[in-house]
Amino acid sequence: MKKRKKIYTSMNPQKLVIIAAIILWLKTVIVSLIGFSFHIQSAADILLILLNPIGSLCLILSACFLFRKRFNKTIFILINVLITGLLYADLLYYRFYTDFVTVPILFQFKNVGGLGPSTLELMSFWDLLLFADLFVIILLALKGNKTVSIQKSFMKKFVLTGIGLFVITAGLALLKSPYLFSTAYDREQMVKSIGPFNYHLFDISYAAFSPLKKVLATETDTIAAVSYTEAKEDKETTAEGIAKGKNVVLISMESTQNFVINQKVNGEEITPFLNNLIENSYYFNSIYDQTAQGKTSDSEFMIDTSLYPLPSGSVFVRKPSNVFNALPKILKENGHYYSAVLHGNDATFWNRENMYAELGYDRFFSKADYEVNEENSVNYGLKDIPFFEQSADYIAELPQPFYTRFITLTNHFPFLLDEEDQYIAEAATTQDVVNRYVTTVRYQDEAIKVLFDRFKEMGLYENTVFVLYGDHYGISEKYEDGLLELLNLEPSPVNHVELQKVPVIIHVPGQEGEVFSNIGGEVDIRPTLLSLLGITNVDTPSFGHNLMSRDPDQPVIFRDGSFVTEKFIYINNVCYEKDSGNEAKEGTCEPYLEKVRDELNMSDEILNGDLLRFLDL
Ligand code: GP9
Ligand code: MN
Repeated sequence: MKKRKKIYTSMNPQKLVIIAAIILWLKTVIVSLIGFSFHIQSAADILLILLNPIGSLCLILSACFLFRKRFNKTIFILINVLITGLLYADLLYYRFYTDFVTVPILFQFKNVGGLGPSTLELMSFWDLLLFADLFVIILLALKGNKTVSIQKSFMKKFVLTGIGLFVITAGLALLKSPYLFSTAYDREQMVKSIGPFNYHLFDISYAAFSPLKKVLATETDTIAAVSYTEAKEDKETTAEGIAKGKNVVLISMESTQNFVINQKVNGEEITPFLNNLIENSYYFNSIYDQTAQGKTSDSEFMIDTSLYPLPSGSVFVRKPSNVFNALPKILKENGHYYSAVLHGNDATFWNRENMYAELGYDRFFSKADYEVNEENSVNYGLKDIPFFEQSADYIAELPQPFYTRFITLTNHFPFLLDEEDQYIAEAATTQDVVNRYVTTVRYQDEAIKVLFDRFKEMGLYENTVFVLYGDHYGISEKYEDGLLELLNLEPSPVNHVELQKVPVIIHVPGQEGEVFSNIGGEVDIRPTLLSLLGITNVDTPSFGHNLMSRDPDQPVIFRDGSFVTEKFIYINNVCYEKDSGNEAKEGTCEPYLEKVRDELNMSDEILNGDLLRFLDL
């Protein structure tokens, strides 16, 4: 008994701090190498992953003896618990989103669909191992003497080692990726290079200083943005002005990926109505999802402004008081359009009520405007068929011409459906999420048919142009194996990117159908629509191109800095040939990279500096 006491009380706090640093370092390295599934390209990547947590861990642990020059057990235990907790939270978040959390996303958690109900599903029994050391560390710390002073020389060495390693690893990371901090939107590269703790530190400082960008922005920055975006000019197309003066109906198809078009499951079409509609529509089959953490709201933002979304958080949530020159405003000035959004969810979701007012919408029909009850709801709320049925009554009353966006909801993760709404049988892959997905897409297809029927009944169909688009992916990377199984595809980086395509269908009644296989993105929808409406005099900074005449060598840019051209795909900092799926010759993607950086940084400057406020809008 006496002996045991001696062991515990004699545990030297210096040793304890070193042991804790080693254990926390090991845990961080294991989570980084196994949990985060980083794309390791070279030995330098491994070296950085091994080195980068040590410096910051030493510095964080120094807090337990810095203040009172003696070992502070409470702070020591707290640090161990917090670091392990942070690591585990990062791991769970990564398992669901294949991404790293950012400060802005913490403020929009109520809008982050999907994580809540499935947190348990993300956990594994083996995760307990991550916490196993805590019991021993806490016990050892508590059993020691009440106040133990620490040698001054040890403290000095420990802190200096921390600072030294911190600086060295940051330097090595910069040596390996010179654009590391100017492309901080590539979060995988950030965490891989500077480690999870430094990444969080960087992210917090970035968020703290970001309001300064607006204060410091001047009219000169706006002039630079205008001249940058003015440099691009779209070729005129034969379709210019064919929808002039018509009502505009946008249908945001929740989580709808392009693979569902003309795809059969168990011998049945997933989207029979859309497949039919495409025959008499402009169908763009190579449009990539460019949304980021703002999901649906990012797609809405791109369509209304033709700017890129923010690298972290939703523009709707973060910049609702910026000045924009969005479609509602443009269409009001160029054709006296009345504008409205219709959506069966709460008006506060994605901060829509505030953002829509800023974008210039005349009316927002939200959940409060619909009859929503248990029978006509599923998952997030009102089912798509009653949503379109009830919406038709509102549409009948709108002044014409109108610009309206319908936002569907039923085909949202985790893809739940009542039996009576199931028009086709579930698929039979090993991923239930994928199996259910095809049935909810099929239901949405039926709902869109209802809207078209109503427009015909109301006599509005002939005089309306319909733009249907998938807002973003539905099957995330976590469930992609089921999708590959369904489509008989091999897992590969190129197949992953190709699955991020969303359908874009523009239906102008009376026009013959045409399939466009030109690559493009959601940011390109606005200039395409404006051209069809014959509105070509908009000169506010924007990044989109007309999809009907888009230069195929112009990259389609994603928010993490990856991109696609006609022939190449650049993802996880590797350039692939689209056709063969092989890595391209070294340097092939280099010429595009500067353009990608410039474009994303310019868009961010416009948003962070609120640059459009200096224009005469
Ligand atoms: C919620 C709906 C879904 O109103 O737009 O949002 P999402 O999770 O897809 O961004
Ligand atoms: Mn969505």
